[in-house]
Amino acid sequence: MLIKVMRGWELPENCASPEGFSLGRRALLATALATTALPSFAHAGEKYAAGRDITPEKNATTYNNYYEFSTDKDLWQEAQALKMDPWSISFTGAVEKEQTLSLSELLRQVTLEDRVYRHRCVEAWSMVVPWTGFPMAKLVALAAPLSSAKYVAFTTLADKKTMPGLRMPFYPWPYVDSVTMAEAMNDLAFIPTGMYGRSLPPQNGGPIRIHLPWKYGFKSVKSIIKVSFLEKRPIGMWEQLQASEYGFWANVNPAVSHPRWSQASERDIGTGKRIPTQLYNGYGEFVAGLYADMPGEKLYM
Ligand SMILES: Nc1nc2c(c(=O)[nH]1)N[C@H]1C(S)=C(S)[C@@H](COP(=O)(O)O)O[C@H]1N2
Ligand SMILES: [Mo]
Repeated sequence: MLIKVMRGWELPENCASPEGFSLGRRALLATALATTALPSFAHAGEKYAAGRDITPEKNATTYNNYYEFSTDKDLWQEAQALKMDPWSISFTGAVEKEQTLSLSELLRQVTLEDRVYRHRCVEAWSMVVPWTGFPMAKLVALAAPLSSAKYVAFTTLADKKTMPGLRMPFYPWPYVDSVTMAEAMNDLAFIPTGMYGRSLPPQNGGPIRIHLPWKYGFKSVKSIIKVSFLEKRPIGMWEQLQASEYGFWANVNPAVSHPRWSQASERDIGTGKRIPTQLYNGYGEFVAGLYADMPGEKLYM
């Protein structure tokens, strides 16, 4: 029943198909975005070396999952309807003081940095993105959570006027997902506000999103308007739809298959090449310790 309505992430064909960029869209985009050389992010001296070529900007910005707009990957034009200004974020739940900050008030209190991260979708495709943003730990510090807070949940804007996907029944909107406080404080957990040296475009979750490079992409909530600190583990939108396929932890692991497809390899959307998937998407040295003693937890699903 549910499976029928869940297109993108559900269909095994989706993993194998060479995705529909139409030539028209590609040509259009080439004009629209002009041909800026990749900024000199990358490679030398980075904290978290990507070890792979950066995905061309046009691929990363025209092949997206953003179900509020469409279950098709080529939703970038529809997503331009997202109103990113003004934008504000509320901090709620177990915090010293609930507050709402405008994006500019928030950005005034952080230092932006560049990070090149691998991104692995549960559908078995991946890309390498040069983000600009700030550590999630900084966001947590600004929110001043109480010691009773054990989880932090991120909620996407749900605007019926601009997001046609919200009319799809069955999806328990708004899009929400969460991490433990320990995960949120890990230095890898990141809050992008830009990519490829520009502000974050709407289709990639502008103006502000989260990115958790060691987890499947559905955990990386886009266009966030609310950050909630919670004592009990919340249930994310995908977990609510199909817990057996999209669980709370969702750490990347090539040895643990999705119930309907293998996770052993992934297709790089820049090169089209199939490459082996790595445990924790290759970030194990930084995050494996978070999961050292958790018997009974389904860490990879
Ligand atoms: N609000 C919202 N966030 C979302 C999604 C979505 O549909 N809606 N898709 C998720 C999935 S499955 C992936 S793989 C990434 C895709 O991010 P990208 O389009 O920037 O590559 O966003 C994640 N965050
Ligand atoms: Mo995904």
